[in-house]
Amino acid sequence: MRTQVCIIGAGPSGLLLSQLLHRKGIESVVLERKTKEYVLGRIRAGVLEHGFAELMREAGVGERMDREGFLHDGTVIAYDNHQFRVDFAARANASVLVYGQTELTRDLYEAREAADGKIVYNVEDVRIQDADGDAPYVEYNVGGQGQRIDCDYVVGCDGFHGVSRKTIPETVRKEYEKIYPFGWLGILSETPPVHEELIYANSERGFALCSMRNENLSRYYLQCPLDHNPEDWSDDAFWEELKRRIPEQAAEKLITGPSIEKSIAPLRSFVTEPMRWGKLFLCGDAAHIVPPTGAKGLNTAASDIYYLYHAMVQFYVDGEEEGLDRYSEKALARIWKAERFSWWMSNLLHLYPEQGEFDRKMQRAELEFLESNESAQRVMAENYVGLPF
Ligand code: RFL
Ligand code: PHB
Repeated sequence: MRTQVCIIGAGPSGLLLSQLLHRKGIESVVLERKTKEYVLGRIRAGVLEHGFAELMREAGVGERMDREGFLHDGTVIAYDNHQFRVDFAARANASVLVYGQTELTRDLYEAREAADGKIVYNVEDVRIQDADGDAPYVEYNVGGQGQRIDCDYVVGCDGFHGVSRKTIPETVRKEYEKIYPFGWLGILSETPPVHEELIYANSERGFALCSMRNENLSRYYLQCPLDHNPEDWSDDAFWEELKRRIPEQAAEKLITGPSIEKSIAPLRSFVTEPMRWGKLFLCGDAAHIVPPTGAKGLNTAASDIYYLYHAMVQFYVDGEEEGLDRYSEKALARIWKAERFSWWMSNLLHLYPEQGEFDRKMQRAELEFLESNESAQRVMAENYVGLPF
């Protein structure tokens, strides 16, 4: 088989890229290790930067998002029993859209299927060959049969545990990593959200986040030790702990119910450089990870796709390689800023096991500064709604 662009991974990055390329007449094949149902079963991001929402519209998949998503003009930050609001509209003249990754991925699958886009599921043993030569190809097995796709370019959208990044030789690749000494225990419940905006809470018992998917679907998170098991947390224990970490006025209003999903995610900051090696490009979680505190993971994936899509159009339509040559540099410049913001928000809001009294006072001073200082709020708001591409 031959195609122009072979994309590894049918998560949001891979699907969005193949959909955008298709709209410009550029052909791609997407290879996915799992099934569509499996990918759609993962409960992940919920907050879209306004630039990402714009890219979804450009891909022709913004209709349901615009109908069912919720515009948020601000967020609540709480510490102890106290809370304040950062107004995104006033401070950064923009808002974010609350629309779940599951829904967005479903919209992308539908669009790819409607256009007869080629997605191969259940692929095994993907090998990217000759990425540093002129004629790259990808080998894989499906149903026990060996297959080969020849292409102009390979794009690794295969997430943190994928094969693409590891294809780049260690002599070329440099990785930067920070592991945080805690995780997030998350639950999804069919209950109305406790508040119309997100609440990020720093408490003496650890961080908590109140988020949502729609008016009857809430998403809540608690900072927890990494060795905890989600099965050891009963729903009652979760709700009790959440109530103790958020301001009383929110705790009193909290409507609880059975969880329909419960999982623990570790927190990590990670960047690999470069994001291009010959004819291979990396996008999204395959190249970088942020702790979820700044809601940036999926959004950084979207910014990679933005740069790579425009570079590929420039190449296929105008015969100009400059965008492809500058992809890694441009993508990384924005990624590092999102890494900084996510790291800053994580440091601001979590309880660190090694934290001394001085560090705790510093955190408190930073929260009070943010509450009282318009410039500090502007910096936070501009980062949260998304820096320009
Ligand atoms: P994905 O979604 O991991 O998709 C990669 C796909 O590649 C497939 N794959 C392979 N296919 C073929 N061959 C192989 N060898 C393969 N290896 C892997 C996988 O099966 C999968 O389908 O990466 P992608 O597309 O780059 O998307 C990234 C986002 O999923 C991720 O950044 C976000 O979910 C992160 N994230 C959040 N991001 C935000 O912007 N806002 C948020 O509010 C937010 N909250 C979160 C999050 C991630 C979380 N977890 C669990 C990691 C909350 C959580 C709890
Ligand atoms: C979510 O709704 O899953 C969510 C929202 C904001 C974050 C992280 C996760 O910062």
